[in-house]
Amino acid sequence: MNTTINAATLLVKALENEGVEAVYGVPGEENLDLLEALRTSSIRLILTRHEQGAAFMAATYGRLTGRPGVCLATLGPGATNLMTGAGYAQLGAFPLLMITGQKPITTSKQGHFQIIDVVGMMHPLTKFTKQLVNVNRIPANVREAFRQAREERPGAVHLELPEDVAAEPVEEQTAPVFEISHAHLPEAGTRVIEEAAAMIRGARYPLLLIGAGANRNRVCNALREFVAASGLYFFTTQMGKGVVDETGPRYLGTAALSDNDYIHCAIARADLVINIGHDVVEKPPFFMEHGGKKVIHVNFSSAIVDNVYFPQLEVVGDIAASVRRLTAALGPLDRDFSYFQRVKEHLDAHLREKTDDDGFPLKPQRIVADVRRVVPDDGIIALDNGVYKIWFARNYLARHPHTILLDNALATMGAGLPSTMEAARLYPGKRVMAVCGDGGFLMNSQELETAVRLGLNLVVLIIKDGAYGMIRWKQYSLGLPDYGLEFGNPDFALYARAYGASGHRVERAADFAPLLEHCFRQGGVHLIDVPVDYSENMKVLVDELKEKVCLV
Ligand SMILES: Cc1ncc(C[n+]2csc(CCOP(=O)(O)OP(=O)(O)O)c2C)c(N)n1
Repeated sequence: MNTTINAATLLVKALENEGVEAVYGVPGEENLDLLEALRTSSIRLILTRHEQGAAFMAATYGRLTGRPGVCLATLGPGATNLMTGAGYAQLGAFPLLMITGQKPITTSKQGHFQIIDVVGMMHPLTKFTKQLVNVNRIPANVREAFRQAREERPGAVHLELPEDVAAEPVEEQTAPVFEISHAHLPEAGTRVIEEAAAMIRGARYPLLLIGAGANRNRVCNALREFVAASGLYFFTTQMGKGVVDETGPRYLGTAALSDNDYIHCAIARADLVINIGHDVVEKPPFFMEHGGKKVIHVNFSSAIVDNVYFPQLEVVGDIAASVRRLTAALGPLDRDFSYFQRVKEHLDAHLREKTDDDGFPLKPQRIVADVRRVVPDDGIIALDNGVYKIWFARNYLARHPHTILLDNALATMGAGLPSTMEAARLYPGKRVMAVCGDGGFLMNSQELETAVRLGLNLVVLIIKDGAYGMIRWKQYSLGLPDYGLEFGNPDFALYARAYGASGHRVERAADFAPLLEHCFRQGGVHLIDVPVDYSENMKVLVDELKEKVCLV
C-alpha cells in the first residue's frame, strides 16, 4: 500500500535513518511543516534562545560523538545567525548539518521579504550546501550531506528546505531512504611508513606533536601505544589535549603560545617533529623555518602549505593505521633524551607555582589548579575564548580525550556555554563545567534559560576581570597604552538566579574549590563568579620563560 507523506516528513525520516536523536534550533514560520514532522518522530526538538546556541550545541554533539549534530533555523536572519556556528564546525572539523527554511520558490506573495541567498552565503563556510527542490531526491541529498559532514576532514553542511517544497506530497514507497554505507579510510603505503621510521631513527632529538586531527576516539589508543613503545617525548596543540595522558612521564606541555614557552625550548632543540594530526587551522604551535628542523606530517590528508608549515614528508591516510604501523616499524628508540627530561622538570616545577596562592582576586594558576582538583579525570570542561584559555591549555593536565574542549580553530567567543550544555546533556553522570570570561559569557548567556529548562547539571565559571582581557594582554605585550578594553558587568550571581539557576560569588581564594565541589554535588545549573588577577599574564606569559629554561 502506498502512503502519502509530505517532503518535510520524508526529510525527518531520512534524519531518523541517520540515527539523529535531537535537532537544536529556533524555528520560523517557514519551518512549520518540518516542526510538525519532528513532533511525530523519534527525534527530540531542543529549542534554544539564539541560533548560535543551537549551532554550537549541534557542533559539539558532532565533536563528541563523531556523528553529525543537526540544527535548524528559519530563512534570512535565522540563517545568518547560524554562520558563526558554521565557521566553528568547519574550521574545528566538527560534523554539523544545518537545515534552514526558505520562502516558497514557486509562487510567493511576500516579495523579497527576508529573502537572502542562504545557499550562496553558506558556500564558503561549508563542505556541501543545497536547496532541496526535488522531493524524490531528498533521501539522497540527506545521505550525501551526512557523508560529507562526517568524512575526514569533518565539517559543516547545509540543506535548505523551502516552504512549498516542504509541503509537497510524495509517495513514501517511491522515495526510500538509503542504507548507510561504511567507508574505510585509505591507509598510507608501506614505503612511506618505512621512510618515516628511517627519518625518526636518523634524528637525534625527535619530538612528537599531537594535534586536533589525532583527537578521534580511534586514534587515541594507537598513539598511547606509540608513545609507550617508542619512548618519544610529546607535546600537544590546544585541540590535541588529552589524547595521550598528560600526567605521564613524556609530556612536555601544550603549545598554547606559538613561541617563548617551556615547550619551545624542546622544540628549538628538536631536529625532527613528528606531527600527528595537526593542521594549520590551529594557531601554529611553532614556526617552521627554511633550513630548520624537519617535519613529518601524519594526517588524514596532505598538508596545507603555509609560510610557517611545509613538512618534508607526508604520511597520508587513516591516522590510527599510520601510527600503529609506525609503532611496529620503529620499535623502541635508544636516544639520550636528557635535555627533554630537564625541560620537563622545569615545566613541572613551573606548573606547581602559585597553585595554592591565597591572594584575592585569584591568580589564574590557583583557578586552574582548583578546577583540576574538583573535576575528576573523566569530567569535561569546555572553554569559551579569552586569555584564561591559555592558562587552562598550559596548566590543566588532561588525561583523556575530549575532557577539555578548547576551540583553537575559529576561537569564537560565545561557544563556551552552549558546548558545555551539550556535553552535560550527552553525559548526565559526569561533572561538566563551562569556563568563560565576563566578555564571552554574555555573548550567549541567554542559553542559561535553555540549560535550566533542559534540567542539565553543570557549572558555569565566570573568570571576571571587567575587560576583554585577552586583547588587553596583547595590547600590553605590544607596548601600547592600556586603552578601550574595560567594561562594566551585571551582578552575575543575581543574573543567574533570574534564570532559575544558582548564582555564587567567590570572595576568598580558599572558598573557591569547596564551592565548586558543593555545586557539583547539588546538581542543577550553577554560576560561579570568580574575580581574577590578570597581572599574572603580564609577568608569566611575557617575560620570564625562555631565558630561564632554554639554557638547561
Ligand atoms: C566573537 C568574537 N569576538 C571577538 C573576538 C576577539 N577576542 C578574543 S578574546 C577576546 C576577549 C575575551 O574577553 P573575556 O571573555 O572577558 O575573557 P578574558 O580574555 O578577559 O579572560 C576578544 C574580544 C573573538 N575571538 N570572538
